[in-house]
Amino acid sequence: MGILNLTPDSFSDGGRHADTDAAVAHGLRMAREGAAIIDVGGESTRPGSERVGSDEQIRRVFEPIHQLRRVLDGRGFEYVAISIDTTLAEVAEAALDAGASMLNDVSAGREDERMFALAAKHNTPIVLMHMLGDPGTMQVEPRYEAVVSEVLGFLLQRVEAATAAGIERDQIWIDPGIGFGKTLEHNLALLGALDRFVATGFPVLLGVSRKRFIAGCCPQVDGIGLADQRLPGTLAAGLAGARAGVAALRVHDVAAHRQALSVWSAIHPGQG
Ligand code: HH2
Repeated sequence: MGILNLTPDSFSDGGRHADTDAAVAHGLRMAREGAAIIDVGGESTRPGSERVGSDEQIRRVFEPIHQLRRVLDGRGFEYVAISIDTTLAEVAEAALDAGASMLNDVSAGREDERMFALAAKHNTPIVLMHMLGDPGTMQVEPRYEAVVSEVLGFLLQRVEAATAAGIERDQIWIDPGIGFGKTLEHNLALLGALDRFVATGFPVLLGVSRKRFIAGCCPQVDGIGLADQRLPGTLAAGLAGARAGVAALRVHDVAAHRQALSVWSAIHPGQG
């Protein structure tokens, strides 16, 4: 899953794809590099970020999704899905109208209760992600008794809420939400226990790309405070995900992941 942020303030690529042509070109490039899903977002969820209303999110994402769908279809990438990274049903519905076919809700349906009804009505895949609190407060002293069981338990509760709202089980993905209300230790515990998430049978999405925990693992590395210096650590964490059997990695650097995963699967044929 390649990341296409249409936001002025995303933590690693804010403002880079602000106009439609640049956004479409980047989406097409990621498809060529091997992405099977392009995840489009009009709101940053980085710690402390400002919330963006539905009108502004729709203004940011509608035309780029519409154009990208047309360009992907015209260039032989009909099989590449566009997902919409939003917690608001109005934005999700506009994105589906524009050509998206998957929902990525970092609030797992808690922020807008209409999200589940929308996913059920359109029978689209939906990603349910774990977050402690909300982006404004999530990194203020996050605490768990047992982080892996709590995150897993939360996700299974949200799966039940989603199916109760009419979503088919086979349309549900789960995501432990690396960096969303977690300390370095919490993130590492989750990354070390991904097999427990995979064992639920739901496809697991893993988002580690350029995140801050990578800097926490190697504070001695020059420049590691900058998000775009974290590709090697991102690849290492992504391969841990591949080993555990996650279904998709949400990444900024598609070509580098394609290469790393190709080598990994050549060594482990049939596993990834
Ligand atoms: N991480 C981010 C955003 N959306 N969705 C899922 N399912 N899982 C994630 O781990 C995840 C996500 C944060 O990364 P990014 O989009 O690069 O930054 P920002 O939120 O600042 O736009």
